[in-house]
Amino acid sequence: MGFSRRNTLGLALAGSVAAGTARAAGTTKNAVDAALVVSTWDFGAAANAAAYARWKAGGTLIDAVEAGAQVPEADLANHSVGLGGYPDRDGHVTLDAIIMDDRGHAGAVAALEGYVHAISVARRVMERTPHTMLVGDGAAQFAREQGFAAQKLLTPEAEAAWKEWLKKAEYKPVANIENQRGSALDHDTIGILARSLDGRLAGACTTSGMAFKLRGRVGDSPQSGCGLLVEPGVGAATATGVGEEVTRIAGAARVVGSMRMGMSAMAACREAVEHIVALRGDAVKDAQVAFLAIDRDGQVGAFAIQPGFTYAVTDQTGRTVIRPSESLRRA
Ligand code: SD4
Repeated sequence: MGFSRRNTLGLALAGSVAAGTARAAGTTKNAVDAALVVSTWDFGAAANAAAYARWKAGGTLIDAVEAGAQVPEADLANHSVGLGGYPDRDGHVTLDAIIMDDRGHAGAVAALEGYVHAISVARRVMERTPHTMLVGDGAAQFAREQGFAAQKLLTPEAEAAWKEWLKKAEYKPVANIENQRGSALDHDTIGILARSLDGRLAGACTTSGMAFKLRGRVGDSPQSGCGLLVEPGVGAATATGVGEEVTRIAGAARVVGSMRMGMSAMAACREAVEHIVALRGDAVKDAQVAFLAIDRDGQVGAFAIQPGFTYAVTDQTGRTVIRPSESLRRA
């Protein structure tokens, strides 16, 4: 049985249900023709490529989103996630990550120090512990026990940027800094969502959070229902931007809840953004918050407070496009 249709982004989705035979009930197994990956920001394109390749090689949706999230984590040029990341104001690089499938499995780490692939440690939390989140020293101890190699994450370049920042010590998150590589406040949260032809879903989110944050600060990214939520038969959502604004409203849970009530992915993202602005008024005048969502049918939605948010969409043929998000405010 063949099918052909278009998603909200106008991407041609063409494939064959028969080709996705491994979609056998209840699995997130490989179904190459159905691959669809979406992720936040311009650098999501490279993550999508890794996720797509992993899936095409026979991986599960969880394998795919983990592989995608690992890309910015390992990228030295990204001045935050993992290696090369900018530290908190005491000079410590601390990482937050979450991974989730649509069968009720979730694992997260927060304020993890000394391990590049926070997303992989989060996956071990999901698969090898009865817990959903480990933080700080406990997360690092767990990573060590699981055989992850410890390494120093603060590079000389990041240390120099931090020392420069200390001269004024002004904490001012800058909207859309994620797309301005090399900036002093660069932070590279990636939220990545993958869906198979039969509507199975998984997601991952990984970040070093806001550069020069207070020691111990954890944003939305690793918190279930804030930076990420995946719900079977409904959809998945992820968030980026100023995490406190997302955490306040349990952003990803709100977006998925709206989809559950029948809203499109786009309308659900927009509703969450409008709610933040109504709730917070002037406090978010210059802040960026963006949501990205996909429903069980593969319809994609994105919406931000400020213009400038972009996201990468890869269809099941492996073709990737970077799209500008709609936003509440105009350029
Ligand atoms: C945080 N939401 O820690 C993250 C930051 C982010 O792109 O999204 N950066 O608040």
